[in-house]
Amino acid sequence: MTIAWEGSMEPDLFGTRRDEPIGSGAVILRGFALDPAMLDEVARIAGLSPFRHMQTPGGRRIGVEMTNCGALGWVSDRRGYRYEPRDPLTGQLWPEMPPRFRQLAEAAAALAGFPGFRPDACLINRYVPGVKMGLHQDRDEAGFDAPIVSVSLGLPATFQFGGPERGDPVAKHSLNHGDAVVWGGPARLNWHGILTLRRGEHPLTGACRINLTFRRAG
Ligand code: MD3
Ligand code: FE
Repeated sequence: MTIAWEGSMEPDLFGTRRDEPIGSGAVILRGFALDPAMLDEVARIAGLSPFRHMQTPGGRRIGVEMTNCGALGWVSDRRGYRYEPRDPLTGQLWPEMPPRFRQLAEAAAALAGFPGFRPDACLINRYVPGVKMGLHQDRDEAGFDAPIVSVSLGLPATFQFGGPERGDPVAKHSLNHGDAVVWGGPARLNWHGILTLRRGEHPLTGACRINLTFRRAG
């Protein structure tokens, strides 16, 4: 694996920082995840556990298509939101988390001040134009001490980042191909979402955005 971006939390010679803190416990590492092999791995995983629309506990179809890799995968159906070791579509274990995924997530977490992050779950979200993810909190994991690392691939999206309360003001940040974000500590339970994806064409993904989120779920 090549880590394309040698991150430093110090300003470089020109006084610029390529890490963008976006609040207490959250930092964007621009261009940290530019390895094109990431997308090959996503295609391989989707060959084993296909992208699918899950259902909310209320019976609505989730617009974002999802799959997972790793020991645990996030699932949603009439019975609720939870992590499961098996893909309910295939009955098989979720595909293994590729070493390059785990290494990238661990390196991003360490740079952001979370050494020792060992993700056991990787949720893979696919957005096509017109699809969004409404404001929510991530609280289906067994504990909240570990950070979450996200990697954005393909079309750009606008990320909404709020606070710990539903009504807290929301800041907007653009997430582009290759950006990694680390959320931990005080930001771990903040409300967040993705605005409706605008149409476009990305040279590597076509008309979609892929987001990977690495978590310690169990
Ligand atoms: C901030 N995914 O899968 S990743 C999700 O781009 C999710 O697909 C979005 O929210 C996406 O749950 C955003 C960034 C993210 C993930 C987890 C967070 C931001 C977070 C947890 C706490 C605070
Ligand atoms: Fe989330």
